[in-house]
Order: sequence, then C-alpha cells, then structure tokens
Amino acid sequence: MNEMSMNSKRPNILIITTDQQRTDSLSCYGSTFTDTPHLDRLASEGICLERAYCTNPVCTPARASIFTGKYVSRHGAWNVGMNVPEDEPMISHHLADVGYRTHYIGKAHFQPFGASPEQSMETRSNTNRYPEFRGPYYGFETVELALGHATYGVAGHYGEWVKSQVSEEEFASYSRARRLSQTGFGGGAHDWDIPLKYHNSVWTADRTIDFLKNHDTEQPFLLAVGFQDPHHPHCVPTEFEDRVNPDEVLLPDYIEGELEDKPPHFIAARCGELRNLETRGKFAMAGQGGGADFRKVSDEDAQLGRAYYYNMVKIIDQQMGRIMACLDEKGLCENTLVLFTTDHGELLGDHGLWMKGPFHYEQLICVPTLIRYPAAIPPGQRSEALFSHVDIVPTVLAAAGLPISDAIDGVDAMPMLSGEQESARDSLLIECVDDPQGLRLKTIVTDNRKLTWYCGHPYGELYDLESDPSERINQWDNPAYAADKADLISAILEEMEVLERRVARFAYA
Ligand SMILES: [Ca+2]
Repeated sequence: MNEMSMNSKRPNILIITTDQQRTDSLSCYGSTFTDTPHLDRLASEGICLERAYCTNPVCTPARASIFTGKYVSRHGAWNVGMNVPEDEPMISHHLADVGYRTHYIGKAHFQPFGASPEQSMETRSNTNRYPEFRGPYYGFETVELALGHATYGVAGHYGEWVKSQVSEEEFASYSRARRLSQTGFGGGAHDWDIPLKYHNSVWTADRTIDFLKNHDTEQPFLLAVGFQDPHHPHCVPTEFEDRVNPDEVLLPDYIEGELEDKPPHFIAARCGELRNLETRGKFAMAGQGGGADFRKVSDEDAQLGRAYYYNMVKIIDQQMGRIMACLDEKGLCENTLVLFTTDHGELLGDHGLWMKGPFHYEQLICVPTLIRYPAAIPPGQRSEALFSHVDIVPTVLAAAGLPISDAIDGVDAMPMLSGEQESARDSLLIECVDDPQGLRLKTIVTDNRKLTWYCGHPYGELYDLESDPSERINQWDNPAYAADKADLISAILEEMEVLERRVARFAYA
C-alpha cells in the first residue's frame, strides 16, 4: 500500500483537554444540578470512563503524561514552573512521522507562565512573540496558543486576537472581574464583563472549527485542543444565561475532624498555614497559590463558587456542541477518534480543601474521560475499568496501526474500550513531587484500594475504596490492613522497577 492509501485509512485524532475539571461537572457522570447535553451526547456515542486517572495533580506534569504516554518520573517534568523536556517524543512526533498534519489550539502549558521569555515560550511576559510564532512546538507543526486563565488568560494567540477586535481600554478591562465572595480563597465566584464572543472557550472552539473546515481531507490530522477553563478564578461572563442554580449545587463534602489522621500538609492547607510547614519547598505548594484559610469560607460562598465553576463547564459544553456539529457536517465522525479529558480535577471544598495539590483524593485525580471512535468502540458504553492518562498515547498509536515503543509506560486500552476485554490494567500510579527536598509522594490505585507512600516519612495513606469510597478513614496504621499495605507498597516498587533506564545489551560480555 502506498503512503496515500495508507493515510486515507488512518483515523483522525482529536484530543480535547480542559483544565481542572471534576467528573461531577457533567450530567453524564450523574450530576443532577447541571446539564451538559453535548458532552453527554459524546459519551452516549462512545464510552464514558468512570475510573480514568491523571498522573499528577497539577498542569504541566499531567499534560506531559497525556501527550508522551509516560509517567511523571519518566518524562521528567515533575511540577509546574519548568519545561517539558524537548527531547521527549510526544504523540505529535509519532503521528507526524507517518504523515499526519499536527496542530495545537489553546492551552498547552508545556512551559511555564511565570518564567522569563528566554526560559519559556508560554510566558506571560509581553514578548511580542504572538501572533507571529506559529510553531513547530513539541512535535506540533503549528500552534495557536492561549496562556493563563480567565482574567489573566487573555494572552498568547488568543489574547492578540481579542486585542485586534476591541479598543485598548476595553481590552484592559478584561483583566478585571468582580468578586462576589466575601473572602478571597481561590474558589470564589466572579462576574466578568467580557462578551461571550471574546471568551476563551468560544475562541478555542472557533479556531477548532476553522481547522476542521479547512484541513486537507487527503491527510489525516492530529488536533489537540486545550480549553483554559474551568481552572480558577471562577469567572463567568455576565451575559451568559443558561446557568446552574447555586441553591441546587451541593455543599462541599466535609466532616469536621476528617483531616486529623492525614499527613500534616492537609490540615496546614485547610488552615492557610502551608508556609510554616516543615516540608515546604523552594516555591509555594503548586495548586495552592499563596494559601488561604478555608475555614473562613461560608456555605453561601462555597455554593456560589461551585456554581460558577460548573457554569464555566456549561460554556465549554456549548462550545463542544459547535465542534461536534462541525464534525457531523464535514462527515468526520466515522473516522475520527475523539478523546475528551482534563489534566486533573479540583477539590472545590470537598475534604475541607479547594483547588489542587498533593492531596490524591478521587475528586482531584479521577477525571472525566469520554472517547468516541465508531470504528472500534460500540456506542453507549460505561466502564469502571481502570484507565490512566498514560494509556492515551499507546491507545491512539494502536488505533492508527502504529507500533508502541517500549519507552511508553501506558498500555493499549482499545480491547477494554471496545468491550473485548474487561480491563486494561490492574493498577495505576499517581506521582507527585512538590519539591525534591520536600514532599514526594506516590499513589497506587487498584480496583478497591488506594495507598499513598510519602518518601522519608513514617506517615502515609491507605483507603478501602469499597467500604470507604469517600476516603475518610486512613487505614495506614490499622493492623487489619497490614497485609494490604505491604502488597500495595510492593506493587509500587514493581511499577517503578519497569521504569528503570536500561541501555541495549548486545553481547554476553
Ligand atoms: Ca491544570
């Protein structure tokens, strides 16, 4: 088969990520207080994964795993504030090698927002780099990037476009929003006077539709789309109508005293005292910003902050409807694998904590993941099988008929997704290094257990997900769980052993 006819059979790949999205923000995951008809449709035409996990609770490491198929300890981008190593092959490199057109739209966060222009292509500094810079970037032939979030996220190609549409004064006003909450704690609600037509989610969909309409149908594509929302600050355009009713939104799931059997950074984060923590690293804890005393968040503020977060997802859902309508119109549904996920979740006050960080609760690490691929995945499926973000790359490579290198940590999950097999894996890892001299933790998740090991500390976490799905009771020191604890720690070791570097052996001696 020549390359052209080979390519006409290869599927298009559309990977869509959001930032910091919880499963309960989607009605297809059972939420009753919100309604996301377009993403529900995507789920109903493919598979809804109820136990898909990220590899790390913050942006850059989690995203690097999505695109490399490697765990954090292997790709090396262990936190935010650093660059994903440029010699790490991404799915973009693999697919470009066989003739795919590769493009990235929206939020990438492969390089830091707060660094200097010399250090980072995605810095907030005004570099005059955009819109001229168009790639290549991490194997993507071309890019149209959005940097940051909400009021500090009208930047990159997206920001330059908005700037070209409005007066200087108007543009400057988009960096401000009105806080409705009594206290500032990261998760509060804000009214934002940006017209919807200039909102980041709308721009992201506009650019995606433009790409889909204009791509050369003879060439398969890999299109990665990164929505900036619903990452805090929770800003909702004042003109947005179809809102979640704050009174119907659940209050945070928190029981007084539940953090007492947890490692010390849990209570320190709740009380806004992370700066005094013995394990504090060189920088403030990623995902907690300057820290806040979450004990001061009133029920009313919590509910409103949550409602605004869910509204941000509703805006994304509407834009997903436009993208899916374009796929329909262009006849691209059959031969396009659409994968929708997020980099990691959000605590939203559950367990007394907001945002994210080294707290590997389900709300933060179990992430919405929907996959539609009519060629192999029957419609209307739900699965409780474990799936890791490192499985995305090998699954896509297999769908494209390409070999999977041993350097990739994930597995081809297509036999599970297609219903041929019950499961793709028995366990998966979440690795977090807050600081190389401070907090370092590894979590292993199995069907019914979750264990977190903290390097250099006597404490740890062990949950029985069957009897205690809300992860309230830490069984680390419970003798009744000693055998489980030993098994799970050795399972972490076994997972890590295969990650060791080994050069090729080509002779006996
Ligand atoms: Ca993120």
